[in-house]
Amino acid sequence: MLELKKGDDILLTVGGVNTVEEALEVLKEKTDAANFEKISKIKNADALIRIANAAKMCAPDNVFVDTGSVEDVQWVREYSLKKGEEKKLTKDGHTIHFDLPQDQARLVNQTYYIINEGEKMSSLAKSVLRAEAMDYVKEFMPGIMKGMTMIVGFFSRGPVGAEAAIPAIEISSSGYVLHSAELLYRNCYADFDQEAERAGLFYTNVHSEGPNRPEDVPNARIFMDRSWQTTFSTFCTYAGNTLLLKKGNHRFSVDYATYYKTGDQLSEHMFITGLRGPGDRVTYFAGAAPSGCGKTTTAMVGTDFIGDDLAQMWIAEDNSIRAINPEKGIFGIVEDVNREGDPFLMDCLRGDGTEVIWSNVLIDEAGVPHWVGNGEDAPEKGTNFQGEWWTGKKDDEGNAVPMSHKNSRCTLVASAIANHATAASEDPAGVPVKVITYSGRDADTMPPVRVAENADVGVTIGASIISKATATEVGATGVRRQPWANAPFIPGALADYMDAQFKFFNSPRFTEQTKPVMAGLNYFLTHQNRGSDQPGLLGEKKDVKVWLGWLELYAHGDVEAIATPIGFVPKYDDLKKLFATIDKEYPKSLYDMQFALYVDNIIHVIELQEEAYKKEENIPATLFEVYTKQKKGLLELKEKYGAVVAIDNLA
Ligand code: SPV
Ligand code: MN
Repeated sequence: MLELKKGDDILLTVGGVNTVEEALEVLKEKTDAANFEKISKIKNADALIRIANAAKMCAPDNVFVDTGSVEDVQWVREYSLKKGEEKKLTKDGHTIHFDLPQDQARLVNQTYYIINEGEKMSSLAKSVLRAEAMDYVKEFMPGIMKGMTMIVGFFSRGPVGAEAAIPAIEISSSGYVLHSAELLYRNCYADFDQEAERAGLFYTNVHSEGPNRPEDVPNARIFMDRSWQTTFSTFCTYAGNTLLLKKGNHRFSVDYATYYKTGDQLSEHMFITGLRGPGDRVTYFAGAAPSGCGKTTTAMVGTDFIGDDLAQMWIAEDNSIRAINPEKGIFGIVEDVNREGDPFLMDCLRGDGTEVIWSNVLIDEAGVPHWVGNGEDAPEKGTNFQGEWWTGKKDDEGNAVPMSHKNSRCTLVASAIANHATAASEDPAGVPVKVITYSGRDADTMPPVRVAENADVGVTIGASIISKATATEVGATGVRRQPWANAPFIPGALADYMDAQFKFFNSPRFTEQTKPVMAGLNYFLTHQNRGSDQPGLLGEKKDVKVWLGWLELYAHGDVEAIATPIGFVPKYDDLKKLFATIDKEYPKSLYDMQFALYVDNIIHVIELQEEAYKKEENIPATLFEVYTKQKKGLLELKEKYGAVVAIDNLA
């Protein structure tokens, strides 16, 4: 269980402001008449007190209130430029922001949940006791905004009024952070009081980059106070560490869904996208994938794209799963984004009329951004996050220095993208989700697509995601378990989260029509691991359309499937037809390689999961039952057909 409002409220303790009267006094001192008038329209006492405490503690020269109006947003853009956090690029509306070389991705080793004595935590997360976090805040945050302006923005994580939308306050001395917030979240200044009342809570985020020097980065901290739903972020600028409306608040939403909406809501690291099938029906998917494993690309394959990173889901009155995107923009990895794989995104990045904040890419002498894998001619030289760059540049060890960082990103509003379903995205009723997918980065084990026979198996697929480490976390290497691709954002015990998943997907409220299809996806099988001597992957980026397309048909009962111990897989003829729609031949030999069951590999990953989960307390028995049953089925097949089971044996 998670008890909210337990222990000392660090923000209030350090700030020392306890009443609305005191809060207004503090804010009056820090604002001009116009900004005081703006803040005075907010009536929520807790919100005013929290904002005033941030101001008292951080001691900025003044406070600016971003209401989301055209003028306020323009002020934020200009403040960021004036401070040098962003620079204008040649294309109108484009800017570049560089994070320090030490701060190019989530600082996982400096990210902590603040907990109270005795609270059970995720075994995959770091935590710090409240008293210790208090000491850090007392040491490093007072006066951290001296000489700067503190900007306060009010945002809704979801369309205003949606069942699972929760409002949040973003407080930062960084213009870049607020500028990003304006592109990625819905400013809800006008609705804030009402939304905080309706939702019964709001989140608070306090960030300052301080002097923004490399020597301060070791002191950087990203703290999530679970009990007071407040984040603190210091001495860093990378949006994943600072714009805590995103992953900081996602973590609180995971807590909230797990402990306060058990079985009714989920908060997931998932894209949401719609795919048009026969008769123009739109089937919505929500899919999990670890950071840096193609989640944005998968989402954009949809005809009716909603979001690429986060999903808030609930079971609606009509017994369907509804999903909203808590965001309205994309903070997307640009490496390998090119015309062929991501035409709509490329239109925004290279065309006119879209506001884009670039981060950590190369800027050439003409003020044009470039990145690795864009399919274009690379410039000879330019500037990137490490300073001057030229073709052939080597680091101290003699390794080639790429022109852009692997985690360099673009920030833009989703509605600029041609296949974005903007009206559906803004509907507080959410979109009805029919298919849930889980994918990782798995070179040798699971087939490209498989469907769970029931909810227990589906939840187990989510629990069993693995991936190679990616560039989205500083210092990460090796193959990792990535439960639900959400593990970096699950604060509490994994067992509690898993229990909530079993409850949600086994909800008695689902009908035959509304119960979701749950599937595993894997795009990363290699030729080498499937008995061929060719190099590279067995498929291409664009095949994603086929895997989703098949699931779309399956979800409506339009195709049959082959039963295997690890789920239902497609028949060759159905896939062949779908490949034809993307103008691709699909040889039977490729199908055979992709869908053969490599029994030993599968059993190996099942046992890896069993081992790991056995070390946790209170893991639901259902998980182990599913694994046992799968292993039994696989061993029976091995007995009959050998260690590699051709799919034709099961058809
Ligand atoms: C991710 O790494 O999963 C992201 C970017 O979506 S961040 O905001 O850093 O989490
Ligand atoms: Mn993400």
